[in-house]
Amino acid sequence: MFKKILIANRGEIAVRVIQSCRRLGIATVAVYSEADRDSLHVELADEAVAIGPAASSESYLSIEKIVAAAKATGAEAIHPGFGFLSEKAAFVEALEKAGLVFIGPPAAAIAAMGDKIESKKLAAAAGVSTVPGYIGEIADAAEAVKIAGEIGYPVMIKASAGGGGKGMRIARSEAEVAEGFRAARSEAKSSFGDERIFIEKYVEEPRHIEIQVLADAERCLYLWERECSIQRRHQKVVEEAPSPFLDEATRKAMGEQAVALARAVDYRSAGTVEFIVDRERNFYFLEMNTRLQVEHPVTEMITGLDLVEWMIRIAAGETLPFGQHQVKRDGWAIETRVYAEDPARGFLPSIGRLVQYAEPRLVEGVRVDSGVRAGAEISMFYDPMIAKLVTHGPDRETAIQRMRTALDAFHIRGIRHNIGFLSAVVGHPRFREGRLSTNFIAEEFPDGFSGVAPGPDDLHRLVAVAAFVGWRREFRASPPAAPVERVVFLDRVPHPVTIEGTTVDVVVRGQGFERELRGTWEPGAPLFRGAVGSRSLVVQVDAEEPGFRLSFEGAELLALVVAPPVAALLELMPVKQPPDLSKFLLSPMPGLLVSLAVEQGQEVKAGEELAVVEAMKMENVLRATADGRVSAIKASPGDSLAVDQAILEFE
Ligand code: MV4
Repeated sequence: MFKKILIANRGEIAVRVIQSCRRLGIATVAVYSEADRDSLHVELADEAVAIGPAASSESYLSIEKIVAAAKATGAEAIHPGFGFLSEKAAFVEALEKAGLVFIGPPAAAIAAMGDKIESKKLAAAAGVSTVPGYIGEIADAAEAVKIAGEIGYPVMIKASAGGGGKGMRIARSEAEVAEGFRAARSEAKSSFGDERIFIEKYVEEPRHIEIQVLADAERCLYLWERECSIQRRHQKVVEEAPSPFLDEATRKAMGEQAVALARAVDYRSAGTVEFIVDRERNFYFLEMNTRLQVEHPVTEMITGLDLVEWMIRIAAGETLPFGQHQVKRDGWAIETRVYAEDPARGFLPSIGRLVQYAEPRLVEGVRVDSGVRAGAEISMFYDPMIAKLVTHGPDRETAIQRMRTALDAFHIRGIRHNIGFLSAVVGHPRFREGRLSTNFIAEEFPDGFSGVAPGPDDLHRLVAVAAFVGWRREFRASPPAAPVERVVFLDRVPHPVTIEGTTVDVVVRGQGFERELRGTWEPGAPLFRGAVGSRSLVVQVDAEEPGFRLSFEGAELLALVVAPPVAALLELMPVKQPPDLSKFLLSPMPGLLVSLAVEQGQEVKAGEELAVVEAMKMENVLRATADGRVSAIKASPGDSLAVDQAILEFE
């Protein structure tokens, strides 16, 4: 076994690898950029080496610097995590030359799977089901039209070097094929320097289901599947294992085909074979990811295996001491990705400091993988993922409910985050029914997300929690023994109640409802934990003068609890309308307005570039989050912008 491993990555995956090394008694070396000097992975590793500036190209992507760091510290092997150098065959070759072990697959397997035309040919030859189409390079638009006619419409035009939706076009007619072919080819050329294009049948409303494989020098096993259909613009949001869609026969067929493909490229280590699955459960190979994946924890939760540990053991020459029949599948696991982004502003990344950060505690069956702690900075240099929240339970319903509670108990302030959105996704009736597809978010949240309205039962529960919190704020440690009458305003709607009880146990009586509440909340605490009736819940409480804000399962409500005479006066007060910020393009950060891409009166489409703001030497392109018309220009190139300063106004 290795004595010392270098982790060529940052953030949560670096922390994750360090944790497995620690359990195995292996010393760890972290590498870090200037932006990550104070980060958690640096603190947790036994040693750390600075490898350059914040920009990844000059630090985490520098093969030279990482090899030098390994040499300088005497590390024998390197775990690449995911992203960065994890799927660069040249990195594996450079390590071999330097006498270092790569904890991952052979360079040849990475190279074979890096090219979509080649990997599809390999898969077809290995007996893996591929999307009907033409497996080869297409010379020009005329050939593209001819082939599309043979395949039958609709078709999908793809770049061989593509990924993340780049260089991909759907075509439903000859005209769209000719046009899509040219567009895909020029996009592929400029994005990847490789203009090779292929065409296949377009699978409508597919589900994304992937098979985890694990291979040593002899054995190759499949560790079941993960379903990752809940994505937004090719960014995974929720993943689960097993898939609620697969039957045993399909599961077995997919697993065996994934293994056949891995064997065909002499695969070693952990890898993932991605499929799309249509409504009839026909499945088709898409690509193979030759690395550990972000969503690997859901597989670990149901199999009980530590994938990082097995990657390390296999790289050290050990063999798997269990076979396919010993791989267990226990219960259900769900992962949600907590991102620093603002769902109310088109999911714009939200950078800044985690002023408050507390991971969920006291919730059963929860795992949090994160690389941050309170006070950490989410910078714009790297992926804005804050943490992965994973729950496990005996069945899907339990895993979902644990996820909702864990999301409510995850307390993050200082930046915008998607926790409420994640709760709304996993609480959505269609998600609960397991009717997933890669279009789920686009179909169910077409206008983004700005909070859900609680149903009547939840509303009464929240009235009870607000009454309790207001009562505790008012009376602190010595609440009156006699019932008190109060009016609970939730988002300005009055709910008259009487409150009676002790600091941990009250009865709240309203008009037409009565709720018994047991729980704990002390003035200043971020979380209420307790039960309303038989339903246990966690509700986040933020002071917001003159009242407070409650957040629960994707709902956010402004609360104010006052005596009835005060309520009568409040109801007479005019409501001050806040400005409608959705009509403005606001600067997401303090910075310099470099350029404007639009003029007054111009029509813009969602996704179009509007302006460029420079901050910390990085240019940030601001794009339209919806279709609209620019009615006014509020700032000029060269202006210094404050955060939230208006740049444009829309009609
Ligand atoms: C497809 C497809 C439908 N039909 N291929 C998207 C990323 C790239 N790896 C392949 N992708 C797709 N290929 C055919 N023939 C639909 C997608 C697709 C998708 C696939 C998996 C997960 C999410 C997706 C979102 C949009 C489109």
